[in-house]
Amino acid sequence: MARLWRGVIQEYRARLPVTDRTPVVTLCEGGTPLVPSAWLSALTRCSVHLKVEGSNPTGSFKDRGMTVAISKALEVGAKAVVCASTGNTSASAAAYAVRAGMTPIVLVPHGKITGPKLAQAVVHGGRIVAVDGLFDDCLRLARALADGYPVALVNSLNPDRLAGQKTAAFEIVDQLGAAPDVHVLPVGNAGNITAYWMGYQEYAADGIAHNRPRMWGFQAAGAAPIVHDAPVPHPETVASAIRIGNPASWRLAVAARDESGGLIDAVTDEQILRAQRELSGNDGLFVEPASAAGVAGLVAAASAGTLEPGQVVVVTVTGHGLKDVETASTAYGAAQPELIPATVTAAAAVLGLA
Ligand code: AN7
Repeated sequence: MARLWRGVIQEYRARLPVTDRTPVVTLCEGGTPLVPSAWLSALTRCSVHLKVEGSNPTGSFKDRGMTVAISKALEVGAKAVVCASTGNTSASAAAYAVRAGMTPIVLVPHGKITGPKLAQAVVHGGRIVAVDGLFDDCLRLARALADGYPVALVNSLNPDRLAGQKTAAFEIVDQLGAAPDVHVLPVGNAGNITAYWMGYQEYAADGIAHNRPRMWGFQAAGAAPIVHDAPVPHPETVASAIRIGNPASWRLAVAARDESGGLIDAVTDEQILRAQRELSGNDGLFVEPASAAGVAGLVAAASAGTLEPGQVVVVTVTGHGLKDVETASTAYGAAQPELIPATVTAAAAVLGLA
């Protein structure tokens, strides 16, 4: 008999900070595909799987944490929620907040989030404020608003967000039957690497997995504060989702790196765009630039010889490619298809089939 996925709260209720009194606000997020990658496996001589988080309802991994954060905010009677965002958090917050009957307030860095992400906040009726500053300034304002006014903070400083996001690690272990040897992912505000490590540790502590992965995080070279061990005052990268100079979960990400025997390194915009293109062309997976940072890092490690063959590797691709069509169109060029008259002979001729 078919058993339909019920969303991360219902699937992992006992491992999340909810009770019978918590109203469940869900879009049935999670349960995302874990897809084997033939070209990355061949390249690395490892068994590489991609955790495709763009398959979540609003197109990114943020929905996992948002279902928990919004449900908990509703439980305590919040009327409005606030977040700072490079685009995906605000899209997710807006969707879940309206579903719960709450007002979403989103603070975004002016001119630095993509059109589709802004459109998501708009269609859900978000109160959108463009801040003349960085994401880091937006986060400072969001925290202050939540401290001084009746609005609940739903950034990943809110522990309910991280609790929800750790379910991705549970799903991977549940599917593979063990934790991978290496888990690779992009790092921006550093919540996700923290949440995955929490999830893997929890399953190991409870004996569900007998191993824990090394956590490999990758920042964009122009926005790599953790790599350089210093805040970046003017972060720049084509991967706008991870254009963050002073990550909120900095210390926790460093702990995840060190406790797991992992690493946090940087990849250039060029490496990110190449990885995005190779994922699209080889795996049939279109991800947004930030999402390709982990793949770029894995490719770099393979060519540097720092990844031993024979391991099980999971790479999280965090958001859907349709989140940023402009960068893809620009980077790929030749977006204009050839124009032909509506005849089979013309189609066959232009395709070189005749
Ligand atoms: C596609 O939406 O910070 O290291 O405000 O959208 O947990 O921050 C987004 C981050 C990776 C980095 N990939 O994750 C926001 C925001 C995508 C993202 C990250 C983000 P974290």
